[in-house]
Amino acid sequence: MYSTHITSFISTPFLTSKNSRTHTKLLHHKLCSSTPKMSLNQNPNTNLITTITKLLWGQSLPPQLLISTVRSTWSTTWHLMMSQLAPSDPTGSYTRPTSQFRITSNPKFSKNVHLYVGLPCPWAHRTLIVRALKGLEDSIPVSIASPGIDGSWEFRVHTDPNKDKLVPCLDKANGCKTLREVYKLTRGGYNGRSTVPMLWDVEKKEVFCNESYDIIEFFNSGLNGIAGNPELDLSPPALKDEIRKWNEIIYPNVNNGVYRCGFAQSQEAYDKAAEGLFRTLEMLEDHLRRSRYLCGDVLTLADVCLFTTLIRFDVVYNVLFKCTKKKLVEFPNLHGYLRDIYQIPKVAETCNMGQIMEGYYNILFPLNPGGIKPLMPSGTEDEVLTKPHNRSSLQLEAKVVQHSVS
Ligand SMILES: N[C@@H](CCC(=O)N[C@@H](CS)C(=O)NCC(=O)O)C(=O)O
Repeated sequence: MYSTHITSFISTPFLTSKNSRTHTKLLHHKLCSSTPKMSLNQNPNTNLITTITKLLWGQSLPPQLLISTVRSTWSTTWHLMMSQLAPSDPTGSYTRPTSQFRITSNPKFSKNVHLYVGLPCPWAHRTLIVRALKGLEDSIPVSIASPGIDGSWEFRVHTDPNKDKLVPCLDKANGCKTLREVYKLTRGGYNGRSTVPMLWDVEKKEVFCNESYDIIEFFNSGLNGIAGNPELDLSPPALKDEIRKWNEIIYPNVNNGVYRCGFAQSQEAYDKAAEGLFRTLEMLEDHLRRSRYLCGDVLTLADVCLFTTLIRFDVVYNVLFKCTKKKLVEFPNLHGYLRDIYQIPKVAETCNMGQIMEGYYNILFPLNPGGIKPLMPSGTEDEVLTKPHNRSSLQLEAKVVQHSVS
C-alpha cells in the first residue's frame, strides 16, 4: 500500500536529545507510581506526555499552545512522511513507482512458481482471482503476508481460525520471516521496494515478476498446461484491444485514482484525482447499464482489475481516501456488476473484508493516526453482496437485439 522508507518515524521517541531522554525517564519513573495503571490500548508515549503535561501545567496544556504546536509539527511531519512514503510530482499528485521485475514477451521460467500476496492489497487480489478462476490453486502455492507495524510485509498465521490474532510464521517457499528477506534472496540481491504481488521462480531462486498485470496475463495464458481450467480465456484475441482501452481509462482514474485521492499532497492534486475518479465511475455506470461486463457478455482481465478496486470502495476508499462524492452502493449498475462478479464461483473466497479493513485503517497511519477502524458499511457485507444481481438478463437482451438486427 505504501513504501516503507522512513519506518524510523514510528519508533522515534517524542523527545530525542540525550538530556531530554534521561529527564523523561526519571520523570516517568517518579510519576508512574502515582498515576493510574495505563490501559493496554493506550500508547505509552501518550501516557508519558499526559503525565508530564499535568506536572508542568496542571490539568492540561493551554489549548492555543497545544493546537499551534501540534498543528505545525504534525503538518511538517505529515508532508515529510507522505513525500517519502507516497512519491508525488511537483503539484502534489501521487506517482506510483514502477515495478522492477516485469515479464518479457518470451519468459524463461521453471514452471515451478510460488505466489506471494497480501490480502488487503488490490493488486495482489487480482492475481488470487485469476489463479482461482483458471484452477491454478494446486499448481501455484501461495504465501500470505500481512502488513507489519512499519508497513512492510511479514508472514503471519492464525493460531485459531476463530480468532483475529495472527502469530509470526515462515513463508512456504523460502522459510523467510519477511517479504524483504525473500526479495533479498534473488540473484544479485535486491534492496528496492518489496511489494506484493510477487511471483517467485522456485528453481532459479529469483523474483520472476512483481507487476500484477503481467502476472494475471501470465496466469491466464502462460500456464495452460498445468491449469485446471485451461479453456477459460480472460483475454481472448478478439477483445485484446478493447481490454487495453478499458485498462488505459480505469488504471489511472480508478485503480490508481483512489490512491491519487488518498495520497494527494495538495488540494489541487486531490481535486483533480477526485474529479477524474467520479467522472469515470459515472461513465462506467452508464456503460454497465447496457453491458453485463466491460467488454460485453464475457468476463475479462479488465473486469478483474476493476472489481478489486470496487470491492474496497465503500469499506476503505470512500472514507480513508476521501473518495466521498458517492458511495458505490449509490451506483446501482456498478453495485450490481460488483455483486455479479462476487457471485462467480471461487471469487468471494478471495475477498477478505476483515483483512482489508485491518490492512488499510491500521497500517496507513499517516491517513488515520488514531488507528480506529470504522464500522463495516452494510453494502459490503456478504449478505448484501450475495443478493440477486439480475444482470444475466442484460446478456439475454443483447442477444435478442443482435437477433432482431441480423
Ligand atoms: N504496480 C504494482 C503495485 C504493487 C503495490 O504497490 N503493492 C503494495 C501493496 S498494495 C506494496 O506491496 N507496497 C509495499 C511497498 O511499497 O513497500 C502492481 O500492480 O503489482
